[in-house]
Amino acid sequence: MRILILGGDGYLGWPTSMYFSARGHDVHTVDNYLRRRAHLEAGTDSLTPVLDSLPARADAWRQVTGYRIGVTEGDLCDWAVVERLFKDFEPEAIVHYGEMPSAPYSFISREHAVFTQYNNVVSTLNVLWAMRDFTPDAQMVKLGTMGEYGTPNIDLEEGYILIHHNGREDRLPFPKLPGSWYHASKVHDSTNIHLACRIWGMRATDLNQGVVYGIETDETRLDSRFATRFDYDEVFGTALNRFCLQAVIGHPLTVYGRGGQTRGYLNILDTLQCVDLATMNPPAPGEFRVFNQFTEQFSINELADLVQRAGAEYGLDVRVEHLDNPRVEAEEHYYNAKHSALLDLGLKPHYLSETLVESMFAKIEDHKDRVITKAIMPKTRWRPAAQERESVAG
Ligand code: NAD
Ligand code: USQ
Repeated sequence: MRILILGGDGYLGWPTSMYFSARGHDVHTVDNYLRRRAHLEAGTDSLTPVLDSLPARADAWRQVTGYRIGVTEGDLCDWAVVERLFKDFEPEAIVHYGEMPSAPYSFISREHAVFTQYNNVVSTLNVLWAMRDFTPDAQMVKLGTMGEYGTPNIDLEEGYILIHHNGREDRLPFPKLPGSWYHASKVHDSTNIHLACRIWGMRATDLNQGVVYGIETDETRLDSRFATRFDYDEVFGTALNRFCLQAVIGHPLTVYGRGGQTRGYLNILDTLQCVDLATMNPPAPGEFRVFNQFTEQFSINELADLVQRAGAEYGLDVRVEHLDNPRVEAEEHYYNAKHSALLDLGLKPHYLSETLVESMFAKIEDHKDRVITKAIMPKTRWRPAAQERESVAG
């Protein structure tokens, strides 16, 4: 299959490009290095060293495996780039990771909030129009987020809910309560993709993914030059990846607030499996499918306990610190999210265990001289300082 990977230089996009290429697909990736630039501006960096550019990564991949990954260095918000990509490559499947993925980043300033929504909404709209004009039979596999739903006090369904109202009923998109400008950008994308499916008969799968953890995949293990990025800073690092790194360098685990925040989590290996399953089992024309993509749910306290126990086994003295929560989010709440669609398609989950956490410790230790410690503590806050003082006083 001709598979176009948008955001192919990222934490998930690069392993996905190698995964499909290794299985004989014709893979083309595009990226504008937004993620690398954001780290450069903030003085942070990936723990794992990654090659300088996508062409360098694709060259190394070809030298070792003989497989070719095509590369475009360009911005998906630029119509000329998207038009050329679609005309030249004529993808059958478009796997869309190419967005700004961080909730804290979207709260740094007004400019960051505007940029996040512009970048994510416009890039996706450009891709939808390119699909309409050049590849109307292609399917889109879009990375959305479980954070589109927020934490309402009812079970979370997979995308849709049957609503009875005043004696009538309809199956409608599940209500959305995003908790950041970033998560809201994903809601806007979902609305736009759903519209394109209804109006133009397009085929799309929205993968509402939980928080991903892990450093290695079958392909990254083949050669150190195939490593994917691993971030642990307050803006781009995600919960479990951060906790594992903190445990290794002796930094107290940074639990925000009371730690009852519960989310869906999955191993990076299962991201690859889910994206593969969605791509190889496409939706019907006009269908907008939504899958909740995670394998287990944990509270932050449960994750901290697990990392502490695994640390003790490994010989690390892991401390846990409850910090003032820089975010505005429920710290104790109901959470029960359905996630059966991908299991029904054949997903074989890799569950989180102390052994797995210990293997992450070992990999982190290999690079621990690269850690920038000052990037760990949270600085970005959801509310301005004056409002925080008022809410404490009130
Ligand atoms: P990432 O930042 O490493 O990857 C995204 C890539 O897209 C980056 O390399 C970036 O440079 C590129 N990009 C962004 N805007 C672009 C544009 N306008 N044009 C071209 N390239 C652009 O992030 P990730 O962690 O790999 O996440 C990938 C996707 O999965 C994102 O859409 C994210 O929202 C979603 N997601 C991630 C997680 C997670 O835990 N990592 C969980 C749920 C959903
Ligand atoms: N948290 C801590 N301590 C930390 C980091 C995070 O307690 O050091 C807490 C946060 O307050 C939050 C939870 O852990 O309650 C998850 O935070 P996170 O930073 O790991 O994840 P989040 O901001 O939700 O974003 C990440 C990805 C994003 C994706 C999302 C999936 O960056 O791209 O959309 O996970 S989900 O969480 O399901 O919305």
